[in-house]
Amino acid sequence: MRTTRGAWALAGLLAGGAGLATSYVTAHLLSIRQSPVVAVAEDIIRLTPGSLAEKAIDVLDHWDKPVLIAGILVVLMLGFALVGVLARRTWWAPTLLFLALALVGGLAVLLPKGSGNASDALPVAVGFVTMLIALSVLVAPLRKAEAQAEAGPDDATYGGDDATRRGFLIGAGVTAGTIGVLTVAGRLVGAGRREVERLRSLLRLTGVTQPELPPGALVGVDDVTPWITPADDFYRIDTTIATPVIDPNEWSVRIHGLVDRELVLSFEELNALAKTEAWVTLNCVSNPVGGNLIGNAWWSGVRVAPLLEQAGVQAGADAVLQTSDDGWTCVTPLEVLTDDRDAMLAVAMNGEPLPIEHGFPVRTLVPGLYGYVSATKWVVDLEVTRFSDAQGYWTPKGWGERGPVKMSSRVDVPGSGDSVDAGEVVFAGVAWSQHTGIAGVEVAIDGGAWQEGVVAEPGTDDTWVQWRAVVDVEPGDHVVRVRATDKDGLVQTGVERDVLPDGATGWHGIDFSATS
Ligand SMILES: Nc1nc2c(c(=O)[nH]1)N[C@H]1C(S)=C(S)[C@@H](COP(=O)(O)O)O[C@H]1N2
Ligand SMILES: [Mo]
Repeated sequence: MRTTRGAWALAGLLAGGAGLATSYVTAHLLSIRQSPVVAVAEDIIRLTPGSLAEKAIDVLDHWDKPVLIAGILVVLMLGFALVGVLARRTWWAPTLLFLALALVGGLAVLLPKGSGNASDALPVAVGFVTMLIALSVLVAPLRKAEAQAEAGPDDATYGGDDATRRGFLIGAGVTAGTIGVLTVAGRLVGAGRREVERLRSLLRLTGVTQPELPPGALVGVDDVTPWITPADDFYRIDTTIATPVIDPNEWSVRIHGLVDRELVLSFEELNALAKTEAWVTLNCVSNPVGGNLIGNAWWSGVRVAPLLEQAGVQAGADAVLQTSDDGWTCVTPLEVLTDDRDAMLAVAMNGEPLPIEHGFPVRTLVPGLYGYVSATKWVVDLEVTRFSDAQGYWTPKGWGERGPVKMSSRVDVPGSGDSVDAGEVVFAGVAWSQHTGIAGVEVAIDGGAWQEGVVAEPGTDDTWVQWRAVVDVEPGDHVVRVRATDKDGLVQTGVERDVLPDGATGWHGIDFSATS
């Protein structure tokens, strides 16, 4: 039997479809926000110039995303069919094509700043492997038929046209059926997350206001890091593989340990308490000098201090062991939870209920500490204890026991490698030393004298501040460095240290050139 091109195309199509289906189910099993196809669609929307996107939305009347997803699926199907046809001649061309598609999907999932968890790429990996296996299974009878056609009916291996045809049709039928079952299963598995998203959108939070830009927060330079980080752009770090999706009606937090009275609060009870609201910049201990693992948001929540007071902390306690719904832990100094700062059980970020990825329905937030020792997402348990009796997730792995943030500063403008006009050049960026505050910044060109810039005054010490500096620059290639001074008079150290064990230090510098 001579195989037809159509049969090979069908094999490719089904193999690709099987990979899409397993990636879809995996995404839902792990409660990942987007399956790879949806991630590609969202990235295309994000990267489309505004005017064009508006026109598309106009014409398509908000069907833009479904239409786009359908379009991506059509393109994928053409690609899969091509893979099948190519498989007739070579094994490497189809593998490369599948790999290219997987890379696009993987990048789409990982690229947006707000969702870069490595495990988010797992569905793509599962899909890629599925595609390769399904393809090799499906084309096996086709290859056999080709070989037999070459050899002719007298060959001893000849099994008859019907047997090979049957083999192929059975494989194709089973694959098509499996794709159908997996797609339905994916929908069902995803229902849990959809329900919690629905509850989140209906949630009525008391005492939560919308963010308002504090007067004096901006230095008036385009392209400097915006004051507020939208939730979608907020960096995300956690160890969870399957994102916890928690029904607020089933959530509670327990405060116990070295206390006089154990306290358990439901979400409804927590929501009924008075809220505190504050601008707080959160950053990760793994943020390298000049890095992006930092964001600033308007947080609303219930202060931890009065809750601990109500529970009655006993003498000898110096720490609180926090546990999240997914079992992650950290140990936070009791002192920062009971002093006058806004350590809170946060329920809202930028005026909206916490996004699921950022800890819905409740997370802890402590100004002045790195996230790994304080900012428990999906928090469910606070045990008052002693440092000598408790360990968090990261400390046994070599990270510092306490995690006060280190002062740092970053150059945003000009961008690395940019070319600017020589003469008076405007430099700008952000600087932070949460809960101490930034008093000033200086910049130096090519290791020369430090020259003072100005810092914005947002009216709180718990956030980053924007800064700008205007410096006279000669034509040529240069490097600009920035260093900050905090409100205690401490000058940011130039000693370069890695993020491990307790946060990076050193001055951020960028290369740029000035032309006359
Ligand atoms: N449940 C849980 N909470 C967690 C973590 C985690 O792995 N699991 N990581 C912490 C770390 S290291 C940081 S930097 C912050 C990041 O918070 P974000 O993802 O909202 O930016 O969350 C903290 N809270
Ligand atoms: Mo972190």
